[in-house]
Amino acid sequence: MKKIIIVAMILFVMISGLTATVCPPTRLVDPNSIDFEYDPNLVNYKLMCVVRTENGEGVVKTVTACDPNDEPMTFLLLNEPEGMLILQGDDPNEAQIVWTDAVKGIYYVDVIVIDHPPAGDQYSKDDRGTIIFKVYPQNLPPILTGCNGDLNADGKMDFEDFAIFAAVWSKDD
Ligand SMILES: [Ca+2]
Ligand SMILES: [Ca+2]
Repeated sequence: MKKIIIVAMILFVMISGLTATVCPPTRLVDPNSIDFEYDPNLVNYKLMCVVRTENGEGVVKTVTACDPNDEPMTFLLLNEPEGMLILQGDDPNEAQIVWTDAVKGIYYVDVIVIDHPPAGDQYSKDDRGTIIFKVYPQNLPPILTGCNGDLNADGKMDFEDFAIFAAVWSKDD
């Protein structure tokens, strides 16, 4: 009889365990990895990620969440700059933060995810995180423009060019 009770208890634990989704652990940003000056006092919640872009660029960032009860979720933003939106598509566990025209500066945007238990069953709960958006001034990349060994521009590559090269490089020592 004892054995039957123990087996029944194990089965009960197994079955009740199956009804909850196991959510992956949250991946957070290491503050030491941030290579620009920011104000930690403006990071209201756990630091989810740092997004770097340039003035005038478009930004799309996916935020993921997981509800252990598999309830539908709503994603919201707080303190977002003008023009930034959060959109939910077919995947109930993610949302896209979209900003079509980033403006130079630093922004501390809070993301809230709220679950929706069946009506009257339980009240809603949420989780919150902060994303730092660092928008640099626009920077145009340098361009390699060619190769040239004719240092004195006389149309020939010869010992005179080598002498110029040697003179320039020996000066530094
Ligand atoms: Ca829930
Ligand atoms: Ca030459």
